Amino acid sequence: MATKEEIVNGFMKAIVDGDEEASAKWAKEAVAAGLDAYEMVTKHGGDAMTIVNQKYEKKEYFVPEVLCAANALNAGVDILSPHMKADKTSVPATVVLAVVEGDIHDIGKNLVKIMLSAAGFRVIDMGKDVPSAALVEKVKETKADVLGMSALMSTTMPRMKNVIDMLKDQGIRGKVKVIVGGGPVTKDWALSIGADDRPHDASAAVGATKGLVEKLRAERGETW
Ligand code: B12
Repeated sequence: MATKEEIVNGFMKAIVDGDEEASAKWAKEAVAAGLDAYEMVTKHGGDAMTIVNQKYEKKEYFVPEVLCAANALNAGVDILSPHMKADKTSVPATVVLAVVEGDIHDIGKNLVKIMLSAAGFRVIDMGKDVPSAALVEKVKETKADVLGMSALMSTTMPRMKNVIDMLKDQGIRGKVKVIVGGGPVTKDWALSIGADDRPHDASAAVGATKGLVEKLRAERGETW
């Protein structure tokens, strides 16, 4: 049986090399060895994507190589995600989740979906590159308790403000809590555009969502 170090290094190398088969193989080894599935993806998978990003910035890698790396990470996520555990919520709620318009980076959003679903929330995943109006419509249609938006680019972040402004204009901002996330999104910026929180990762999204749903229920005068 491989050591933890060998598994982690093998997994990271598979991602950096864009090798889906090797990523899946090391993910299976991680499961067999009882390694923490969430840590494998977010810490070690995240570190591997940082290396990929450095290569992209140094022009050693171009978009196709980055895409292969993302696919390799996803191959590992497919195997590891059933083993990710989140504390079950005692406050069931509906969360609408999406990557904002113009942005197709969906790995982080998918991790948030995995963790919120594992915690027992009903997650409506609208995917990536989602127009603001469609998001607002889905919140209304599903009477969502929480709206989660992801953006990985400084150019697409402003869409989050756009959606929040639309919720305000349509008089429903008070009915739904809004969390936002993604690399360039800071807590200060999130609060400045009127979001309720910016949990720093998928695991933190679970606690934040629970807290915000409890707050929403209290505002509505509902007890649990
Ligand atoms: C993988 C990747 C791609 C892949 C995406 C594949 C996919 N299916 O997602 C591909 C190759 C398609 C791609 C394309 C492009 N990319 Co790109 N990409 C990346 C890269 C290397 C990694 C992103 C990633 O997956 N990280 C791993 C995940 C796990 O982390 P995460 O997304 O941050 O998510 C975590 C947290 O942020 C948080 N979170 C995320 N979302 C949410 C949401 C909520 C509600 C919450 C609570 C939390 C949360 O939780 C997650 C888990 O912990 C980044 C570099 C980087 N450092 O981020 C560049 C990067 C984001 N890309 C960039 C660019 C420029 C592009 C392109 C324009 C390149 C081009 N010339 O075509 C295109 C844009 C396409 C588009 N319209 O969106 C730039 C953006 C710069 C900017 N303007 O801000 C970056 C920063 C690279 C760089 N240094 O220049 N990219």
